[in-house]
Amino acid sequence: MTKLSNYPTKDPVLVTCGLPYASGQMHIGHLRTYVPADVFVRLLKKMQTDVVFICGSDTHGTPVLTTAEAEGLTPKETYEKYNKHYLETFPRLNIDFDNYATTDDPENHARTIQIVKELQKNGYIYAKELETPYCETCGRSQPDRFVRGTCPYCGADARGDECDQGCGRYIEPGLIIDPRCVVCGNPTIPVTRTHYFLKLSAFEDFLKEYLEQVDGTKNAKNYALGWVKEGLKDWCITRDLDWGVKFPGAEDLVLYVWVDAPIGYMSSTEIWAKKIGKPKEWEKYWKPGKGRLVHYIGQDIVYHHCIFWPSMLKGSGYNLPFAIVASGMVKVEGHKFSRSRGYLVWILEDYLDRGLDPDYLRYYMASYTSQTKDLDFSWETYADKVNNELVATIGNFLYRGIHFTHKHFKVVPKGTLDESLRKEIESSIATIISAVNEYELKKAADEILRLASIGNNYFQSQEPWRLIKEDKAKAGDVLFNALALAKALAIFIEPFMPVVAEKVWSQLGFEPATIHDATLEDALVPLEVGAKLGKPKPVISKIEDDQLEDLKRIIKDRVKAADAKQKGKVKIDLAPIKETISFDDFQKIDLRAGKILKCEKVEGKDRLLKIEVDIGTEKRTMVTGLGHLYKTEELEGLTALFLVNLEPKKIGGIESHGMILAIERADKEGAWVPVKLDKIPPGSKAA
Ligand code: B3M
Ligand code: ZN
Repeated sequence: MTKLSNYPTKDPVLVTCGLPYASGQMHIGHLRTYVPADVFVRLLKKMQTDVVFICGSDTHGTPVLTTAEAEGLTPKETYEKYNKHYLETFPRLNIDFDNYATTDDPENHARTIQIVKELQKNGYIYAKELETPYCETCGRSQPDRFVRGTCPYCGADARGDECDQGCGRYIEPGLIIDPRCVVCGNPTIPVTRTHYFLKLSAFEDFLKEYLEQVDGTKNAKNYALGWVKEGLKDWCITRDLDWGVKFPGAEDLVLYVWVDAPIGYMSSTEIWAKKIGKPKEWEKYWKPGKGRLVHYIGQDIVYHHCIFWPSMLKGSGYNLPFAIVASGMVKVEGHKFSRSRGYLVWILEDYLDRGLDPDYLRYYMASYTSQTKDLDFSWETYADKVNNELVATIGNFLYRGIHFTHKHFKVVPKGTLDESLRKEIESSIATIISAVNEYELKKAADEILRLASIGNNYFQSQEPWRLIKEDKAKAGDVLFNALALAKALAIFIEPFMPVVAEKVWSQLGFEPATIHDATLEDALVPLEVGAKLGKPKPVISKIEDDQLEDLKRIIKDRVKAADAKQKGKVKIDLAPIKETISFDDFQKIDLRAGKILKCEKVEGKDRLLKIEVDIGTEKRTMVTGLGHLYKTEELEGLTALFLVNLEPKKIGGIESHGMILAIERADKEGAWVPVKLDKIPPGSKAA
């Protein structure tokens, strides 16, 4: 059975993206949802659907508090700093929200309190005593990210409220095992106080029914249904903190950040409605009715969006999400995204501030893989996609067609649209619409590449460069068709690469900004004969080899630095420095280079090796304890430094006369190994 198409629709659509915590710089992980959501919104516009795009900064909770402490700022200063960063960076990526608010805006405090009071009134909130972590050293309650401990479900090391290293589950306050304070490192003690709970268990039947029909990606729906079937625990919605939205009724508590954060979607819509001068317009989406809410999120926050959020909305009488689109996570150069290990890409430092084109990155993020799969970002793939897909396939066709026509005609030549090409454009439109309905943008991007290849083949097979000499009218007809395809492509690439599309649009003779309003249907209308063309120029440029090498180095260096930092952290137990010796005593020491001629194991002693050493003046037998680090053949031939006037001593039953010195630390065993003095002749005295 074919699924009924949800888009285009006459109903108003509101698209949101997970609100970034205003506690750090934007990195490539963020783009996994913001870019596809922006592309989706632009595609809906091209399908003439009424759509608004809403986001904002998440300003409460322990992520902002821990950053504030680390940076020596107040929580407000912290979120203002990073909110500004987000506000400035999104437009640079051509991510175009209708409104970007913060969850600390008065509208969000007010809406959160209204919803919580409604839930209280409807009997969904109750008080219960709970034991939560308190740090005696820091003298305060340490909820959520202020502690780490052991996940009660899978045993991994975890954050207080989320198993970030293991199973990914949400962890209720009081459940983390062996919590320790992240500020001072000490174990916390449990303290008992009254907290407030949302009766999630009362929503189980509702959620089962709701989730069965919710639109979006399968991962979101299926995970959530699985959790509901396992049975839901009630949800503690208050925290012992003084940063956040005050809990109505117990003002010494604030609401857990996951209460007021999604409500930020609603209050940001209210702020947008005021901004456009229609203060009631937000109700069109949020009051029960025809409005369709589509949430783009990362798959790590499915629980919050498919369990907590619909229950809160249902319990307070608001509209429910129409679709939840959950993306896979981002990997960097094949490794799990990790700040501490250096596998990350910063949007400003590594990308935009290097002058790299935001549209190429958008294209990568939206087209590389299925929305629900993990996306691997690597510079090699980036260059490959830019050079082969964007430059050689799309850019090449656009430039050849427009350049050749401009050179010979200056205007759109006379012609009629070839029936088979029209069919191809129609089929591209159909595929793009089905991609939107499946929330699978890769499918749309692949279709665009297919159409560009058809363009290249058409141009190549029609040989307009030959026709122009033999039959100019025929050449004109071919170019008319090439331009019709170029126009369709410009429209189709706009959602992915809005600025590249503007450039193509202007070369086709249009006002650049009008590309954003062109619809998918417009792609079937060829250019007007006689219309003047703009100046042709390649719209996409290649990533050169040396540039690619520089880009690859960013991550390599970062990983190396992270490694070195990790190693620096390894604690070595240092023995105290021994009693001072006189210079005279020091001068008694005779250090010389020596070459190991022979090496063999001492029977029955794992760590002992018997070596025969040429110390220049004579050959010596010595015994070393390096057997666990070296194979005998590895030491044979090695020149190293020896203490040669040490009194002979029996080691492992063999008389050892002298000692090999070691000053390089061997990784694994933490032991010292001899420094190689490859080019030094035996007997040379140490300086
Ligand atoms: N601030 C970010 C995250 O957990 C979190 C999202 C809130 S969405 C309402 O990915
Ligand atoms: Zn502490």
